[in-house]
Amino acid sequence: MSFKLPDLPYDYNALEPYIDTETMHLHHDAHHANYVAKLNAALGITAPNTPSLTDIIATAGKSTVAIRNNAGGHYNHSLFWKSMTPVGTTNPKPTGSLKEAIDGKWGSVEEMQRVFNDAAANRFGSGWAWLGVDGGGELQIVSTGNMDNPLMKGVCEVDMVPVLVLDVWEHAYYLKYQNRRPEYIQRWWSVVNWDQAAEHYDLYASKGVPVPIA
Ligand code: MN3
Repeated sequence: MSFKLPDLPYDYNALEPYIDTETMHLHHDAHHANYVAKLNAALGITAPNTPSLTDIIATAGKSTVAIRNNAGGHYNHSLFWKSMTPVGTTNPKPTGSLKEAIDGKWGSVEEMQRVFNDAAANRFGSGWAWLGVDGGGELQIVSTGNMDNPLMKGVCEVDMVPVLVLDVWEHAYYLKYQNRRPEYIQRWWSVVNWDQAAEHYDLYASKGVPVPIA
């Protein structure tokens, strides 16, 4: 048993023109594949019982740098692919209990997006912006550096269960947007999978359970 690179849940060109085909190929087939290979190498998985990725992530802050970086690289990218969908295949805005929670916390979806955009734009260097649910059941927005993930206990400013994530490493946008990270962030909302995010919220995050990654 070892961890495997998941297929994209859509075609490589499905997020055009917001995210280009070449970036998706490189990002999934080269970058994400590399994190999976290095995670397997770092874990040296030979035992019949492979630990779950969420268990590895939870304790990654006390693990080796290789495990922390590559377990994060695998989980974060897997959730990132699921955070997106081709335009027109999902509700263009949050719905249901997730929308109620967003409105309760920030007053409007637009204000939540403004806070999220700031977190994503102001992350210095490589990292991620996250929408998730903290231990008190409240929605939070945080950014993390490198491959860190709010599921890694004690590593981030807030421990929480992620619902939605945006990759702001340069490899995620540089071919198309070059140094225009704010434009990439702004246009990313066009391909956010709000139906999937609502499911992540209802079935997992609102119950304090990490969204499982196959
Ligand atoms: Mn990436």
